[in-house]
Amino acid sequence: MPDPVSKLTAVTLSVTQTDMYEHVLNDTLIGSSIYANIALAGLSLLVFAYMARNVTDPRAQLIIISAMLVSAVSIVSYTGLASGITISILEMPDGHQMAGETTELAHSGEEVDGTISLWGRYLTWTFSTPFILLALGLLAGSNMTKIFTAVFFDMGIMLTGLGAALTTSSHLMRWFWYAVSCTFFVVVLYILLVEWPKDAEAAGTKDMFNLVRNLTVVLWIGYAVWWAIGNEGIALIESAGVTSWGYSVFDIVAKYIFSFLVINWTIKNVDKVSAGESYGSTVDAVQADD
Ligand code: RET
Repeated sequence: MPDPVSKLTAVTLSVTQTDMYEHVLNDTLIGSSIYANIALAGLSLLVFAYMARNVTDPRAQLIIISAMLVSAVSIVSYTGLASGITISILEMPDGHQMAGETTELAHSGEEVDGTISLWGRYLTWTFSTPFILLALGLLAGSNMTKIFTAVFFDMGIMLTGLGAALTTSSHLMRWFWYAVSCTFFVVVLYILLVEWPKDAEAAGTKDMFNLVRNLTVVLWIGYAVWWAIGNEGIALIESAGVTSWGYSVFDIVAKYIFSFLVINWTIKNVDKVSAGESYGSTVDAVQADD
């Protein structure tokens, strides 16, 4: 015979998508960290489109479009979180700092087991960060092999980061995922710090490349450290809201400011990045001699 009381408790403690949506709406810290970024991403897209309206060179356009896609994906990312579809309350495994913690739902005051995870961030970084690397690789004049390597290892960083965030079975496995993610990160860092600087030197774009590369390397290391000390890692920062705002601040610089710098420079230096009018054409411009 099931005990009717514990059955009732189990029902009241289940968290729905609507609960998550309402929680984001009512928790000032988490809510603002999400809504502010939807607004900023939308605004930056409009500004970038206006800034680049007269650029006609196809290679310059490709760099600009890459940078703009970072903001486009960001809208998707934060909309997922705001809708309550990519944010959950997860019960951390034994050994984790947040194991046994409860969360008070902001809209109902109800206490539920577990801690908040904004795991949708890691999922959508899989689609946004490749565009950051594509813009950097194009700026440096990289070949396809290095762009391919950087982009796919980067997607690996984010997907294994998602694995770390979603693992509730074992504390050790969370950190194993984290270690795999960091190993992929080393590959990307190698390309950013060793390979592309040489290419950028040859392409004559060294100064600009180094500026945005440095910004990227410092911030990206920041994301990895923040995960480790945030509520999903060792929980030096226990608050999900503060952890989320940290990522939101990193995002503002790593996405919108990064993209602004790249787009603004490209517009003024089309001659330095151009590869001619027929760059990337899918038709053979040369007359066949038959
Ligand atoms: C995680 C945790 C696992 C270890 C590492 C990480 C690195 C994340 C990075 C994120 C960059 C995100 C950006 C987003 C902008 O759209 C996944 C936090 C190494 C580098 C730039």
